[in-house]
Amino acid sequence: MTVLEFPPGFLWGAATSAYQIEGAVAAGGRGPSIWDTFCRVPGAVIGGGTGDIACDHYRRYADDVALMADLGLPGYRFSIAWPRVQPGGSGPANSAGLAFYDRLVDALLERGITPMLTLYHWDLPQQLQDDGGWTVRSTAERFAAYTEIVARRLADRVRLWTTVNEPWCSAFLGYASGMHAPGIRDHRQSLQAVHHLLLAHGLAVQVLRSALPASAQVSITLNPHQADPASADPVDLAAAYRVDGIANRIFLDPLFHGRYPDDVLATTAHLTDWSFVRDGDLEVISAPIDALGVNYYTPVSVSGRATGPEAADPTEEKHGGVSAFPGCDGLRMIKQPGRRTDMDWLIDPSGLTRLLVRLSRDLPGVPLFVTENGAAYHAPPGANGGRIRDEARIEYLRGHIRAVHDAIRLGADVRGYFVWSLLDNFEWAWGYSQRFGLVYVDYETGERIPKQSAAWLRGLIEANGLPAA
Ligand code: IFM
Repeated sequence: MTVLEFPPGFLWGAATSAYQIEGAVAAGGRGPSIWDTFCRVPGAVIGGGTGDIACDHYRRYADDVALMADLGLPGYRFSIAWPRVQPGGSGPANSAGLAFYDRLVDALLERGITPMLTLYHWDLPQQLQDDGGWTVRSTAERFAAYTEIVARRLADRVRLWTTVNEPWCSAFLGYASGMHAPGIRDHRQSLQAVHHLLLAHGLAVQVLRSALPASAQVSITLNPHQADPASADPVDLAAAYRVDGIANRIFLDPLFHGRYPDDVLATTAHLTDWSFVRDGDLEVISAPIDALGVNYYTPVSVSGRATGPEAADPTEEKHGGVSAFPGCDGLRMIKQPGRRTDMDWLIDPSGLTRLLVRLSRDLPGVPLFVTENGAAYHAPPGANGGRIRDEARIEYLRGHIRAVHDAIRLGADVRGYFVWSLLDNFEWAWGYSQRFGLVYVDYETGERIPKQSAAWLRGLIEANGLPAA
């Protein structure tokens, strides 16, 4: 049987984030984050879910690491909760909070699991939001100070560092459509947030370079949109290019070329004069990094025509009547036919191949990691011994892992792949209504039950590849 083998040293793993799994929001001196606040806004989260308990990982971390080892995971991507380390977002380190991550990293290393650490996965300390959040420059400066605390503590053991996860979501879901914390609906503020998130990244890179050994890898993770035109009509081609600007090039160009794209500056000129970009910022933001993290779930199909088929993903595109895509008035996301996950996201692995090939072509010399990919499916424990059959997730993962292999064959430099997610967890505005885990979590008892997909992934990792057919 022909096997699609991955390059030697390819890093396989699973990913989570702090607020989605840790719970224990008041333990060890942790301060409140914007998500603790947002979850209490009536109607903000489906079912009124909060991260108060989540998967209780803060208390169960040792068992969870043992589970990862049982599942044969070579890598684990997780995030640090800023409000555990600095409860108000500034000042001295909270030793109990830092100690938790110390124990977690040690537990991973004892089991031979490579930690990939993300410094920011959306849980901004509430105090910093009260001071202006990502719309103000001081938040980026505070992030650098926080980075310094974490780096000094973990530099000797963690080699793979990511500054910020999906700044698109923080800026545009947080400050444009308001679907995410802090729930603001203001396009001007969302563009300020873009710049300060990127500045936070750049300032953190400076800190990490001085605190980490040369062998460490510093990266950022984006969720680039694979924006396909709905048709070959030039109006749709232009619309897709515009979405590519506000979703992708607004991050990629400053990070890798030290400038904001002219077309994005033009299409947002009625919203802001961008005067919050100060001399020298773009040099800081574009300091070289060692890798780019790519999160991919589904492509978007974009039309520039005012009428036509039904719009897709209305919750993400437009929430409370405000679009998550500033400067894109009149454009519409089209719902394409095809199979979908429980999130109602179209399944299209070819979008991942196209995205990785494009990024590799545009960013020569920058290794890529797929830092998130996965699918939400409700698959409850069966009657016979609790076995959980989730063939649909296996099929999704198989298709997308093949897509990564295709991208490598076509020349993309992809070095790793992390499934989202290790555990079923708190899915932000969707609360607990969506289950992305390789491992089922009973939220009443905290019990973990590995799904069929976890066993399947283990086999794939052992083979470092999958059957071609
Ligand atoms: O759960 C999220 C994660 O926090 C960030 N990327 C997308 C995932 C699925 O929506």
